[in-house]
Amino acid sequence: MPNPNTPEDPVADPAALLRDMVRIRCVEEELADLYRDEQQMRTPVHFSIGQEAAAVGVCAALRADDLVYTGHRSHAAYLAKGGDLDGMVAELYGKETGCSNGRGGSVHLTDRAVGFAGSAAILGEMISVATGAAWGLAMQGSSQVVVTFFGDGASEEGVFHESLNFAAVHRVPVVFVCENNAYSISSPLAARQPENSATTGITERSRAYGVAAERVDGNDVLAVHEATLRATAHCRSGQGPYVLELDTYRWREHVGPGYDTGIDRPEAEVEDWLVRCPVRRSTAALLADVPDIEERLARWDEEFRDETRLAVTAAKAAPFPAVARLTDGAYGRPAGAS
Ligand SMILES: Cc1ncc(C[n+]2csc(CCOP(=O)(O)OP(=O)(O)O)c2C)c(N)n1
Repeated sequence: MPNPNTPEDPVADPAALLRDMVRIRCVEEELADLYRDEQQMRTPVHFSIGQEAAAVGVCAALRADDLVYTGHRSHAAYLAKGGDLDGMVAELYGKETGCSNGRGGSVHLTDRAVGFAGSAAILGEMISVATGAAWGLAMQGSSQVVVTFFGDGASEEGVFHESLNFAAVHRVPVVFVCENNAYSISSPLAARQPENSATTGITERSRAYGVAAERVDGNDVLAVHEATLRATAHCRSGQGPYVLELDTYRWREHVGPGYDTGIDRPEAEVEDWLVRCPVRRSTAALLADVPDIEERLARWDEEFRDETRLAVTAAKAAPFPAVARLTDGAYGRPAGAS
């Protein structure tokens, strides 16, 4: 449901935003169970369960032709931008019908038809690629905006700072979206960054480069959405880049379908964030205006779990890439070359 993002556009329908978050939640929960039980998806998976408001709030503010790049935690933004579910699921099973023809796995998703330009697991890599893409589009006179999602850990890579500086100097229309879930694998933000984050945090560092930046409650989908509309309007009017720091929390372990509660992260902290569930919050906010919201939720739940199971069935029935063609598309070798 991409928003054309013209100034007279209303904010996206909150029920539609909730529906999109529920879809991502259902898809990922189904995949997590299968990943654990079957051991057939031979790719690392980084789930965004708990972080859905970031991808949905941002992508609903984008035009269909705006581009999105992500790091390793890619599924939510891929789906929120309109990426094909069958293609994603087949990719996780390593099949030829996957969105990267089964060569990439979970961390290399792409669906160019809907502007999901790509994801990659080298921390920070896509921040620079997105900045370059946005600069190229701007030089061609395009009004497209490019969005790059990354985590708080990636914001500590030098390439984030180089990209910010470059984007500021050249007024590049790129929105840097930091999903700050307070952990880089098992390393908490407080152990990695100076204590006084009121002056040295990600938002403040971005401002130090002269880049417009705001810190937003990343589990409030409407707040994220509205902030993104401000960010894209800023970019499209030629004022240069924008940083959105979205505070959120992942519910599962860093990579894989399990949980690290009590291992890498304190139980009380996890419990505290479970209460701030973006789906529950959005549901509560809608109750007054949409009295049948709970019934809708139940219907959506069934619909999206069925949709995922169908995609899984199709993926399992699809062929693996032929061994002789495994390097198709790699190192400049065109797909289908003999
Ligand atoms: C250049 C580089 N260094 C280290 C890694 C290993 N690594 C993978 S994910 C990750 C942590 C990422 O944390 P963050 O950027 O906050 O994203 P999150 O996983 O929390 O979404 C690290 C260190 C990597 N992939 N690339």
